[in-house]
Amino acid sequence: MITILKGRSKEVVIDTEGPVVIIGESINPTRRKKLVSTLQEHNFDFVLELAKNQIDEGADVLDVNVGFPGVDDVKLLPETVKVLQDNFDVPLCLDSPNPAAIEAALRAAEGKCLINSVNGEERSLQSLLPIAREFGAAIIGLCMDDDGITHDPDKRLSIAEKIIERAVREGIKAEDVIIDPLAMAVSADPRACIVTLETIRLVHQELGHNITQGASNISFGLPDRESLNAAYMAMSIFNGLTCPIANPEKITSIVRAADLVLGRDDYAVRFVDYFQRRQ
Ligand code: THG
Repeated sequence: MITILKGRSKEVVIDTEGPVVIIGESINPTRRKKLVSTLQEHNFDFVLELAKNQIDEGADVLDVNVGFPGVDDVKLLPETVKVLQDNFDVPLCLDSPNPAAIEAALRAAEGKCLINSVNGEERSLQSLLPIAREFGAAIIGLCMDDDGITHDPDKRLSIAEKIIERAVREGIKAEDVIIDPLAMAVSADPRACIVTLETIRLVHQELGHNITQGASNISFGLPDRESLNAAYMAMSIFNGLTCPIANPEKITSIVRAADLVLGRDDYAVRFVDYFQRRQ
């Protein structure tokens, strides 16, 4: 299955047959005080620096999250989108829990964005699917619903199915729904990763959709996050993950290695190219 996103002019193809597409996670105020302080001053230099570094390191798409306490993201998200698109041609993944901010950002954006995210809650489906339809955006479908978060992979699969079904009924193409199996901190729940890995496998096998996840979530609260994220990334890709939200400065080499191992990088062209550019 193929999902296409667009920047101002550039198309990014996310194909379940690979290679993996990286959605850069770094424009996110979680533990980035400098992003909050610069955005509060309406200074976008640091956002642009984060964008450039991520693109240089292999990001194909940029996640854009400007949520922090006290922010008016209905104003700030579209402003950030505009500044990013004035400077870079990558597709954007609009990361906000506020449907009004998503809608305002889609109004400001060119190309075809990814909405991050819709979940199985009735309120989420009803508010966001019509917006996605109106602006021709793709969506991330997060595997949780009105009953909260389940730890049963079969139930997460059912929620994915429900989101896809509802999206299609609303006039959104099935391939424009990218499923997020819900990656959570393994420090808080020893089975967190195993449940998500199994959900990835099921969604890949049963539904055949593209799959994303906030891959760095799993290592919150632990030392040597890089090793943990790397191990988990390789296993996730093997099971069917195709477009992780992750830090390209740390994960691109593992992603290129996984693509090569899985036969999605003939003659190691992309693997060697990435290695040489880093020298
Ligand atoms: N699913 C979807 N969207 C998401 C998430 C998800 N968006 C937000 C989040 N989860 C994914 N993004 C991040 C961004 C940063 C980090 C983790 C997840 C992170 N950053 C390091 C830190 O906080 O210490 C800093 C990393 C660095 O130093 O480069 O951990 O699950 N759909």
